[in-house]
Amino acid sequence: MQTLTQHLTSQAVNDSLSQLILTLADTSKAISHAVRHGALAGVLGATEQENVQGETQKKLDIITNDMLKDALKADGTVRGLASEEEDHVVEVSKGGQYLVCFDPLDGSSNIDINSLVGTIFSVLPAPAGELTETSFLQSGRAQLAAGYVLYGPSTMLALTTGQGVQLFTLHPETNEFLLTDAAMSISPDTAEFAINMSNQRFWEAPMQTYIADLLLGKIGPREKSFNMRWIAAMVGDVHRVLSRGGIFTYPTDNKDAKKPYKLRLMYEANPMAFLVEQAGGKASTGYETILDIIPTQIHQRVAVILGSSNEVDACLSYHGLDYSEEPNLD
Ligand code: AFP
Repeated sequence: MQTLTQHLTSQAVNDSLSQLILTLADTSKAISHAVRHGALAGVLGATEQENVQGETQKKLDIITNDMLKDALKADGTVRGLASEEEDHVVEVSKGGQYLVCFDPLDGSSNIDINSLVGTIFSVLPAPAGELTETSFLQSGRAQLAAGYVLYGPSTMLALTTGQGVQLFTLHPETNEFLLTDAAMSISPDTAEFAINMSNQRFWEAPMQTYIADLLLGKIGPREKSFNMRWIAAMVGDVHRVLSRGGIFTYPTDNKDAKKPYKLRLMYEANPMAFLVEQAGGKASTGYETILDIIPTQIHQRVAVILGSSNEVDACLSYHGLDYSEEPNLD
């Protein structure tokens, strides 16, 4: 089995990007170690602090954020970073070529119940000149690499550099990431959806109708039964979609007028959308393709509908975007 290093060489990924990816992978090994120690290392539970999102920070949110910041500062290829746990962008190395956006521990509310959590990262080119928040405001199409590490029964790294999606599994003894799927691919159709149903009364009508039709099963307009999963950690739900198809959505809702969306564009939606499109799936807000969005601020949130292409199209048709009659461009 190819190691991550061998894979990066085989895909002719340039040396500095390979170095950055290996730094992120190595840091994720240390994060995996910390997560596994859990209560034994006194790293569970919450702090008294809130992040810019207004969320109480878990101890591991801060620990993992610091681990990634320290590693990226030492790497030398990084011009700046943006993190879910940092109010503002952080300048790193003047000569760095890359910007890194990350969620150090996605799904951290799962930590205290020993459920799935992960790290999500997105790599953008660093523009010349002074580093400001504006340097980061590039569409998802500009991403040079993206991936996540899922801390589950296995620790797995899903990675794209624009040449498909590869999956690596961390060998528990050698502590090497080994290639276990050379080309992850999302089936175009599915019978499995993922949504937090408790928000149903707050959704817009198109999503309420779409989900209601799924729940009608064989007697409804879809004429088939659907299964539901909800891990409450995007990394876990997206990994399932990449592994066996499905549709994952965190739609807009009117539960809190000040927060119509939940998921963050720069370090959740964009990297996951890059992975999903590279695996043959689709990722939309319900009204526009996620990777085409021009960001306006680093912590902005968006609605997310992603996964099996035909099922995303079906969902979008409820939102007035009818892809069934896609123009024949031949
Ligand atoms: P936390 O990192 O605060 O646990 O949030 C995780 C997340 O951003 C995303 O990973 C999940 O898909 C989503 O929130 C879960 O949201 P709900 O807790 O509202 O189901």
